[in-house]
Amino acid sequence: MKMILRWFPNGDDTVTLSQIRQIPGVSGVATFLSDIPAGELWPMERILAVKNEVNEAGLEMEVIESINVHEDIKKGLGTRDMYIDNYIKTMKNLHEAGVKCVCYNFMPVMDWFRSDLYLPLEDGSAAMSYSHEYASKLTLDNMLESMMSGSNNFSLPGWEPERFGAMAEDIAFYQNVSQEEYFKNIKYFLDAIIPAAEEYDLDFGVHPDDPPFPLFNLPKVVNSQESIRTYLALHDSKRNGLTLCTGSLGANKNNDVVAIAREFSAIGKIPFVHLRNVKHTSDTDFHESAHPTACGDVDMFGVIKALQDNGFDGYIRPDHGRKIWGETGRPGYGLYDRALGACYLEGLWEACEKMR
Ligand code: DNO
Repeated sequence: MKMILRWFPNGDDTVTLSQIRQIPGVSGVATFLSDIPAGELWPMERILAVKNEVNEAGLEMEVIESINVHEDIKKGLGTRDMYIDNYIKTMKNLHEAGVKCVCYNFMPVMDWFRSDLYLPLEDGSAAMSYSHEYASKLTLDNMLESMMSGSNNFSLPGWEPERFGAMAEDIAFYQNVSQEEYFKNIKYFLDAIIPAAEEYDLDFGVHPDDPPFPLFNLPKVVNSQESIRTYLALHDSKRNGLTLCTGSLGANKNNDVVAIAREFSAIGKIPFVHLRNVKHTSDTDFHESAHPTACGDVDMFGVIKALQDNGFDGYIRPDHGRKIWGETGRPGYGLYDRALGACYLEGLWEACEKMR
């Protein structure tokens, strides 16, 4: 197992590589070229520049999160082959730069969403939260306004401004796309990129829908144990895997996250794990919490134990932290709470290992 932290390059992070290097047990970062629009090729020199910066700080860059998938691929348009071609060329460059694992998602139109990016908790910290009733009543404009005003002027991964102009049109487009048709578009993409992933030794892990509930009547992709099975069966290969995100899947009370960890790690299909806890406040609502099991509804010990029982040797990162100790930074991606999370998760890992 390698413990890593997410880090945003090009001066777009309040957390520095040297701070990350000082968190015990953290050996690398998951990062990406956030300024390159989805669908464009990542030039080798840009990839190497980030890699060198990371390596000079004494850390590894073996995980990319994410190479975003162009909307034309998701929509199944004729132009998709051109974007898939760029995607594969980017994969080749990443392989040559020593990357081993890629996290991506296939959510239509938008990546994750929260109704509040800084919900005050009773201990004085602040965390991201989600209310389905609030989300269901939003117009697209309100949603953009809500995310951007809450972002504290930090860029939000998955909410790149380049996407905003086409969002209304895209949402309208998907109203006529059935779940089955959408899965055909996913299969087309996987049939093209997974053989390349095999050639370039890249483990692909699809990120689950976050939250796992429908918004704007858009197709859902990966939000339950059953839908993970369906997704992985679309192209059967050990490179076609899951980014197990305990917070995304765990937001739905019906998901047994430990069972999910167990089933898919047993068949070697989890290359990358995002460990985050959530506290349910209703059947659909939740707020994020500190990582320990006692702070939320995800059994962190159970997840780590399941991974370890199945010989997991991939990457783990503590996912979203709360804002604590007066820190200001990108929602979910400050230093302090994620560092506490990393240490706690390493402690669980060590305890499970020694008990074996
Ligand atoms: C949010 C992240 C997501 C994730 C992508 C992966 O904080 O979990 O933006 O990186 O969905 O493609």
